[in-house]
Amino acid sequence: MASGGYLVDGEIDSQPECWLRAAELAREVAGVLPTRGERVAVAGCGTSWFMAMAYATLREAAGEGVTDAFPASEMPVGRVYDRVVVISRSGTTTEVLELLRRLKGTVPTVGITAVPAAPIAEVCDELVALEFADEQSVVQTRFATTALALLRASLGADLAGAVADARAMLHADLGALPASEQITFLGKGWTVGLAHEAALKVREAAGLWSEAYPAMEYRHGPISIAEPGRATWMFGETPTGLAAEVASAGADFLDSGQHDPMAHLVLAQRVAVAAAVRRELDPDNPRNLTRSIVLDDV
Ligand code: F1P
Repeated sequence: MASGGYLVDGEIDSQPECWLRAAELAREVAGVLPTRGERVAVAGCGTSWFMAMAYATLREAAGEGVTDAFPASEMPVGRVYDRVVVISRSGTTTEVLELLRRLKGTVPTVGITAVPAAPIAEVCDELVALEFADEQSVVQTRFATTALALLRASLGADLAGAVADARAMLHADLGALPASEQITFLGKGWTVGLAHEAALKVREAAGLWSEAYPAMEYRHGPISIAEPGRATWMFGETPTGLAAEVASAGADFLDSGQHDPMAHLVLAQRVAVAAAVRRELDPDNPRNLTRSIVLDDV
C-alpha cells in the first residue's frame, strides 16, 4: 500500500473503491453527461485539465462526437458546442467559474466536482457530485482519477480491469524510481493527459524535474535529456523502437505493459510521494500551492 502516514497515502489507496462507485454513479447521471453525437468541450485547470484531455480523446476515439479539451482560461469564445463539461475538485477555481459565467445561457453546462455546495453550483446548469472522492490533500489523486473513471464508464468502459490493476499498483515495488533525478512521461491518444498528470504530480509533491510529451514527439528533441539516473515512463503501448533508444541513452525505461494506463498512474502518484519523502519534503504541503487557486485580481 501507499500508506506512509500522509493524508495523500490514504487517498491514493482508496482509488479502486472510488472508481467502482464512480462506475455506478455514471449510470445514475447518464442524463446530464454528453450523449452520442454531441459536440462537446471539456475544461478544467491543472490536474482537472489533464483529466479533460484524457476524456476528450477517449470520447472522440469512441466515435461519440467531436470533443475538445481546454484549460479553463483558454477556451475560445465563439466556438459552437452542444454541451460543455467542466471539472473542478474544489468548485472554487477562479478560471473555471469565469468560464461558466461566460457560457451561462449559451450552451448547457455540467460541472463535475467534489464539493456540490461550492460556488460552481451557482454557475453551471447541472452538477455531478463526487463527494466520496473529495480529498484533504492539496495534491489531487483520487478526485482526478475518479472523475476520469466516471467519464470512462459513461463511454461504456468496463472498469473491472482498471480496478484490479490499480490494486496491484498499490503493492508494486517502486524500485529506484523515487531516486530518479528527472522523469519524462509519455502518452499516446488518451494517455497523453495521463502523462501530463503524472509529470504534474511529481513536480507538485516532490519538486522533481519532470516533463510530458506525446510519445511520438519524444524523439523530436526531448530525448536529448535522457541519461543515466533519469527515467522515461510511457503510459500505454510503447511505440516501436522507443525503449531501445532510451536504453542506449542510458536512462531507465518503463511502460504500462498489460496494465490499464489509469491504474499505472497510481504507481506514478506513489513515486511522487516517495520522491517527496526522499527529498525530505511534506507531500501534503507542496511548495507554493494551495488546494484551490482563487485569484482576486482578474
Ligand atoms: C485545480 C488545481 C489543481 C492543482 C492545485 C490547484 O483545482 O489546478 O489541479 O493541483 O491544487 O488547483 P480544481 O479546480 O480541480 O479544484
